Parts: sequence; C-alpha cells; structure tokens
Amino acid sequence: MTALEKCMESLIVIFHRYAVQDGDGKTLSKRELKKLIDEELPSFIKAQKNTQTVECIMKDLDLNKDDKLDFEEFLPLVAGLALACEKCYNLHEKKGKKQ
Ligand SMILES: [Ca+2]
Repeated sequence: MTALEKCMESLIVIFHRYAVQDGDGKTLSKRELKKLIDEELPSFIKAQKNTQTVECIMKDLDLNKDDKLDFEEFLPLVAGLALACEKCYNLHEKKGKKQ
C-alpha cells in the first residue's frame, strides 16, 4: 500500500475502533467522539476539559441530527483539520525560505 492508501485505511480503522465502543459500530456517539478527539487529535483540538468544544463539533457535523456521527459525517472534521494544517505548513514554508 502507498502512504496515502495507508492513511485512508487508518482513518477507517480509527473511526471504527471508537465507533464500536458502545456496541453500535457504524456511528460515533458524543462520548466516543470526545474520546477519539482526546486520544487521536490531542495536539489539534484541546477538548480534554472542554465538553462544549465537542458539543459544537458534534452539532456542526451531525447532518441528520441523530446525535451520532457516521463515517460520512465524520470525514469533514478530518478534512477541515487537514486544511488548517496545510495552511500552517504553507506559512511555515514561507518563513523558512525568508531566512
Ligand atoms: Ca448523524
């Protein structure tokens, strides 16, 4: 597998690792989402002691309003974070070139 393919596999595996914790392996509950963010995205989202952050993220992503995130609803979170990271990366690159 290529790096990008591995990346996509990881996304799927990690989503299901957390989704399965309450018995329903297809969706993330709020608690599972919080755990996933705490454990897998600690440097991106400081949600450890801020349940409101998780609440907001959940509200934004939960398109069908069932208080759970399926994989399709979860992906924009990763895409959004990747976009933000890429912006940082570009800024960093520019800074590096000036010096
Ligand atoms: Ca949903």
